[in-house]
Parts: sequence; structure tokens; C-alpha cells
Amino acid sequence: MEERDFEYQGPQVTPGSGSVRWSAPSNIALVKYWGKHGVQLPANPSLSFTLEACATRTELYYYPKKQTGTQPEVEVFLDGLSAPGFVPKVRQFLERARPYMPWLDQFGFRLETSNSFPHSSGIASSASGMAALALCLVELERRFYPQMPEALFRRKASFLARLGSGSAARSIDGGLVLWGEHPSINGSSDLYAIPYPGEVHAVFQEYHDTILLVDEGEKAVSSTVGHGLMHGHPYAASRFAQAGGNLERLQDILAAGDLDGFIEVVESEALSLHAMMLASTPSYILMKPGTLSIIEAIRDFRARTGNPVCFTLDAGANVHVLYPAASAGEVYPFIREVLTAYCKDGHHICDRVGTGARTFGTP
Ligand code: 2P0
Repeated sequence: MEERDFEYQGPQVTPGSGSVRWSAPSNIALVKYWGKHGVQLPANPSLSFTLEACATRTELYYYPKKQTGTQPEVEVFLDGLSAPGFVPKVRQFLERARPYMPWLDQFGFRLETSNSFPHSSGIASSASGMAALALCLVELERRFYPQMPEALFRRKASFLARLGSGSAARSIDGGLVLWGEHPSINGSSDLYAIPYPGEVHAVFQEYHDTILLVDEGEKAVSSTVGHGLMHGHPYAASRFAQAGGNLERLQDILAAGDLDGFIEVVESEALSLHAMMLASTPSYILMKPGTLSIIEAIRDFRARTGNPVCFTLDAGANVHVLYPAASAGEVYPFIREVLTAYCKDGHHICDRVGTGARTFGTP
């Protein structure tokens, strides 16, 4: 699909009032998105596991706009409390969505949102938050245009989510999700994410992700600054090529259920992401001593026991511990007894690969 396929195709809209609800999950990248151009067009393709427990629930109340003009009319409430700090980001998102949803100009909005994970946990809420909001908007659009094909519904939600935050494009569908064009994968696109279309061995369909909260503070590098560091970065070209190569390698690994190959690629991606920040100007060290201790302990446990457990990292100090569901009986006690000692107050979140965004009932 091309950009113009996301323009509004339905009849003229008469504004009314009501609400729509969607819950969208967080996701963890296996092949990392780090570097972009335009409005969240990725410098390389990325592949992620959709999570299940970490999610954002949003109820979007809409009403006929009270003010005139094109400025979006928005209020945001987080966990029932007014959160004016989020308004500029939501407003910018609505402005970016407007060319594809011209009816937005006729409405005012109140967003009531909550995260299943603690706000201060350092887990990115922009992916799940922007995905939930994008889904609410496409759901509202479906009320005006009920004939919208289901495939367009999901693609448009991913396309819009991307305009809010790149990684949010990957928080609509479940399982393994691919965002960004890759010559060997039909249907891949920089504009939106798709369910990974390749063969996936059963072992990767039930994977666990235990998230170790090493540092629960604000991120030291915002994603905007982080992606910006790749402009003029001495290793940018080779990093983008490496990501494409790793995605290519992962295709065979995922089909074969090759756990050793998976571990090698996933850990290399995590460390390469941090290597970019270590080697940028200015430079950033986002790992904490606890992050490195956890990485060493995971590698030591893997060597001693043969359990196929590995780590990945986001742009922060927290560690995502990945392992097949079948290994949980041995791996989780190790996490609880050894690794959580490096977490603040032992905090961790037990998550797993999930099925994607969904609507929900009474909040
Ligand atoms: C990812 N991250 O692939 C990478 C790996 C963090 C580390 O995408 O500027 O919040 O909103 O497009 O998506 C975090 O950046 O950045 C991110 P924007 P985003 O998940």
C-alpha cells in the first residue's frame, strides 16, 4: 500500500459525541530501529515480539469541536488525573494524522489512558500509547465508514501510530511484527508494520520476556535525540547494513527453531544499539553496573546449564530476558533468585509474546 491509500475514503462526516476504546501492547525489538528520516521513516527494517502484559488502555471521548480553527482541541487524563504534559505530543500526532483523517477538524477529544506497567518503570509507553490512540482514531473513522476493509483498519492504525512514534507501528499486530522495507520480504514497508510473513517455528510462538527493572528513572536519552545521533554517525552506514543482514539471518533461524542462532543475533543487536550510543558525539552510556552484571550472569548461566536464555536491551538500563516457554521451569527461578538482586526492590515484570491490540470492556 502507498501513502495515498491511507486517505479518507468514506462519506461526509456529521460530528456527534461518544467514545471508543482500545488497548495496545508494548513490543520489544529483536532487530532494532535506530535512525530515521522524515516523519518516522526508518533507516533500517526492524522486527519485534509483541508483548502481552505491558499495555496501554485508552478511551477516547469525542464531541463536536467547540472552538473554530484547525488547532486540535485535546485534554489528556492519565490514571484519572489531568496530564497536560502529554497534550503537545497528542496535538502534534493529531496534526500529522489530519491529512489522512480530514474529519478530525470537526471534533474535540478527551483521552483517558492508563498503562498496565508503572509509569516510572523506564518501559517505553510511547509505543503502546501511540498505538492505542491510533486504533481509537481508526475505530472512530470506522463509525463514519463502516465498509472499511479489516485489512485497511489494521494497516491504517499502524501507519498512523508510526506518525506518533516509530516503534508504535509495531504495537498493533501480535506475535512477530516487521516494520521497514527489506528486499527479501514481500509486503514489507517503511510506512507501516505487518505481521512477520515468514515461517516461524513453534518454539518462537511461545516466548517469555521477563523485564528486569534495573533503573526506573526517566530515560537519559529521549528517542528523538537518540535517533538524531545516527545523523553523521561514523558507523551509521554499516549499522544499517548490519540490521538488514541480521534480519536476513533471522528468517532462517526463525523457520528452523535455531535457538543458538537466535541468541547470537538478538544479543548482537542489543549490544550494537548501545555501541552506537557509546560511539556517538556526544556519547551516552545507558547501561548501569546492574545491566552488565545481569548480562554476565545470563551468559554464565547459559554456559553452565545449556538453557537457551538470552538478553536484549532497549535504549535504557533495563534488561529483557528472553527464553522459550518450555525453559521457564529452570530459567525463572534463576531470574528470581539471582538476577532480581540487581533490580531496584527486586522489581521485574513477567511478560510473554502476545496476540496484539484489542478493544476492551468497562475500564
Ligand atoms: C526499537 N527503540 O526498535 C528501538 C530500539 C529503542 C531501542 O524505537 O522517535 O520511541 O518516536 O520514532 O520508537 C525507541 O524509539 O522513537 C525505539 P520515535 P521510538 O524499539
